[in-house]
Amino acid sequence: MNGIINERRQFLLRTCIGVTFIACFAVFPAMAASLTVNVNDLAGLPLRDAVVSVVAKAGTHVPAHAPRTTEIEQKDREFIPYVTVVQTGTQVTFPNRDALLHHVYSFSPAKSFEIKLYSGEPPRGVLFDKAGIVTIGCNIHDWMLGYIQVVDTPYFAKTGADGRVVINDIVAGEFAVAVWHPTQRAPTIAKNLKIESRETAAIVLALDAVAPKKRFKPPLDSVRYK
Ligand SMILES: [Cu+2]
Repeated sequence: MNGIINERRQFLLRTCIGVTFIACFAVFPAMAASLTVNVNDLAGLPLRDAVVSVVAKAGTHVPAHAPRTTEIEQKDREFIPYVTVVQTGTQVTFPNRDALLHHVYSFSPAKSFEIKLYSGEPPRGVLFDKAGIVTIGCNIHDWMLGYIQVVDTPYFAKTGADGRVVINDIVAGEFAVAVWHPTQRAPTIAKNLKIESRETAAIVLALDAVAPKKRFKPPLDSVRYK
């Protein structure tokens, strides 16, 4: 599996695109802000599957939340969704929707785990309790690749095909705004942002990323059951 991971790293470093995003804040009288972020590549095209997170700095109080759960499906021998973002403390399940076995694993420092060969509902969920990037794979199907970004904030969103996210109900205070994409080439520097009552602000950030490419998936072989 190490060979597979190295191959994936080399693949991710091969081609480069850039990403810029522009954000606008509008703060309402209740002192809760709504953040809109547009994420584009260097060609100006919307970039999907980019994660935007707004993390409170020391001294800014963010309301606590109840424990959450979400799921990542394995369907048509792919992880769906390709990118998932969760807050620390979230339990994730990996239901297998295919008529064959999958074997989910990760070696990422933020969460190392393994769910051995199973069909249907998995034997257990996985608690993501540490912020960071978790790369997931399947021990049976080498092309299956997915990402989980674990963030230590309730303020996050992932871009869709339009490259846009809207994050609502952000309290007043001081924050760091970050964007991450699974194929970015270098770490990004978070942008400081102070939210005050009735304030509006605009920020521009940039990051390097590589263009995601479709991974080869062999035709379904019913005899080999893969
Ligand atoms: Cu699989």
